[in-house]
Amino acid sequence: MNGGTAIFEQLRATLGVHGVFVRGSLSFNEGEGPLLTDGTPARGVVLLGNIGGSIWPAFSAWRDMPDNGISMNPLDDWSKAIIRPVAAMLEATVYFPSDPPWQPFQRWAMQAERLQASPLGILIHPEYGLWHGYRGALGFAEDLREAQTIASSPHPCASCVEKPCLAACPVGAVTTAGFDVQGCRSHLRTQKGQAGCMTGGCLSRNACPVGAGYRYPSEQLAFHMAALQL
Ligand code: B12
Repeated sequence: MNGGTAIFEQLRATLGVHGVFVRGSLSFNEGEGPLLTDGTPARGVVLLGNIGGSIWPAFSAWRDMPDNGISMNPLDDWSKAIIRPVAAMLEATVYFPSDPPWQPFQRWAMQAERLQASPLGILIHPEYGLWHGYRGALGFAEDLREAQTIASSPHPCASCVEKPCLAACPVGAVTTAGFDVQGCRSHLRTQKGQAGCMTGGCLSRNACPVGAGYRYPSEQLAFHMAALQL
């Protein structure tokens, strides 16, 4: 077993129980990777994230525990609490999607899993659809890309003629020209927004037919909408 294989096995064994999965890896040419804690650029990065509602049972159980030091961003706190120890054990540099300066998680994911952007801006996975996200990434001095062949699949949105995601937004905040964050947030504050999107999740995201079986549980949908409204 080489070092890379052991690292992937360790990550799967430690984080899988929390519903956090290895979401691909990528290698960088010398000098092009994100900086490691010693100031040198990484040669390898491993992406970690959720698939469907995989993190919800572990996260919500942790959130309900007393004395967990919870802040305004409990999901980010939880991600740090579970990923930091394994990063330390593997002597990796850890990056979190929520921490400035923002690392280009979406660009990394496009390379690692060959994902492409949906009209919502978020990346669409051929199997999980819009129901996935990133909880962290680990940087290493060595290129440890897992031997894997990721089939290049057609963009799931290319064959979707009706594009129900574009029609579903009640205020037209989702367009091919971009996402109108202010328009979305203004609507979320209205009575209609509170009863609709805030309760049942983003109507555009819900309208996507790809990966519908991976849709987040309703409590998680409402949780993400509350975070978006902040
Ligand atoms: C700022 C931010 C926001 C802001 C602004 C978003 C906006 N649309 O303007 C706010 C708070 C509003 C927001 C909301 C949401 N976000 Co957000 N957000 C981020 C954050 C922290 C930084 C994004 C950024 O600017 N990166 C800097 C650039 C340089 O990075 P980049 O990867 O190179 O950027 C590429 C992509 O942005 C991509 N891209 C983005 N939009 C589009 C659109 C098209 C058409 C194309 C071709 C490419 C493209 O092109 C860029 C260049 O390669 C990222 C986390 C991160 N660190 O990436 C999450 C992130 C992008 N968000 C995410 C999510 C899930 C959401 C929400 C659905 C969450 C929710 N609560 O409902 C909403 C939906 C927003 C929407 N429809 O766009 C996920 C996306 C996962 C995925 N499947 O792609 C991320 C990666 C966070 C995570 N933990 O997984 N978000």
